[in-house]
Amino acid sequence: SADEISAAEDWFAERNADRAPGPYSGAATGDNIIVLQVEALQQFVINAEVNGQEITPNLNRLIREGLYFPNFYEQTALGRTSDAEFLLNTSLYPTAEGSAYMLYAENSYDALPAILQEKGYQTNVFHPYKPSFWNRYIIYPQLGIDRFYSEGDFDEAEVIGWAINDEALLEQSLAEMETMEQPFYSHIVTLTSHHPFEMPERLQALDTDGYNGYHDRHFRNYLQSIHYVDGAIGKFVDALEQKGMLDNTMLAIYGDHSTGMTSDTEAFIRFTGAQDPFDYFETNKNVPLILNIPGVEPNQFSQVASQLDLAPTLLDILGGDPSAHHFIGRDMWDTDESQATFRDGSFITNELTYIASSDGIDENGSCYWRMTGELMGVEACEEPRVNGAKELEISDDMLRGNLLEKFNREP
Ligand code: GP9
Repeated sequence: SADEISAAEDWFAERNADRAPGPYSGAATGDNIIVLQVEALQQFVINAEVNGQEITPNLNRLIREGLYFPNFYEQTALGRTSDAEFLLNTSLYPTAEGSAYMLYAENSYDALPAILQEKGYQTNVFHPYKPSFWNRYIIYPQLGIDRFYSEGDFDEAEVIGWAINDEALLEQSLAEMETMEQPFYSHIVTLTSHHPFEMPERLQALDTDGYNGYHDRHFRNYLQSIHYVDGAIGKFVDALEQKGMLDNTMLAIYGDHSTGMTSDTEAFIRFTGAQDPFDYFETNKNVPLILNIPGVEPNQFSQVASQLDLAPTLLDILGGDPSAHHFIGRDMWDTDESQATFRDGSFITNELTYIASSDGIDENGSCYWRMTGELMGVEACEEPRVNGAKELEISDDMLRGNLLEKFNREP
């Protein structure tokens, strides 16, 4: 309706009026960007050990050398990997039912790849699976992707799980990037660490003693699989460095979504200690984010940030202007307003955690003081809850009405 259109336009105008450049604004202007979206990579393996061995030594090194957000959260829903892509590309929320990639593939989007394309970037995605899966081949042109390297575009290599292994994926993607006109935007979507995380015996390099039981198998396999992917990422980054590409290429690495291990996965709970609903919620939604910007000193940022914030934050670092677009997310350094809102209305701010009623504990949801995990009255969570609900509503309206096409884009 006309009301919906103008309400959404006003909402974006207000959000955009609030935007200010972040501390790394323009730091990677004109550089290439590689976004490495890692299948099922969760935060709890980062800087963690099993039987005295680092699970992710290469990511840990990249964290020490880059900008690291330990309080970064994934917001995917039923669209899983495609939702993480959608959040990155559009800074809109996934849909509550089905998936945006399937339901709204032909909408118009104000998407990060399209914005970079306009700035002269070659835009591409590397993912070694069927192009029709998650409808990618339909939606990518709408998002401004010039070229999608899918299953048939890769040379033969050992298949692990669903596709050629990540080491081969990364090696072949890099060979392709070397021949590309610069600057480029390359989104690599890895796949080896997909559920049920089974790896060939010879690639199970970790000693997972203590997790030998039949019911521990998913957890044990997950550690092996993530350890392997970490090694593949390490080789990829070393190769980028050797080729001198890190001098003018920004890297963003993050986990797409949780592993699917629930609070019933005893080994997962034993390892993480995330026993009660509050700890489990935080642990389950937490994925790492690492940014590596040429010439920028390492640093760690403890504010809450989320996948929704990727597009505005990355665009700002690349020298673009997020306030000229329709992103719901915020700059990750806009810390007064840090909030990760989830599809069911739950959220995490720097101070509060709100778990919506779906947890079955309280039909009004549960509001916690985040630093201590202390349960508060739900009123304490009211303001961010209302703000988060509004964002979800705006996002849904945008998708259902394909509103972008209806906005008056004249100044
Ligand atoms: C396959 C891959 C699957 O293309 O993206 O990921 P999923 O959504 O099942 O995690």
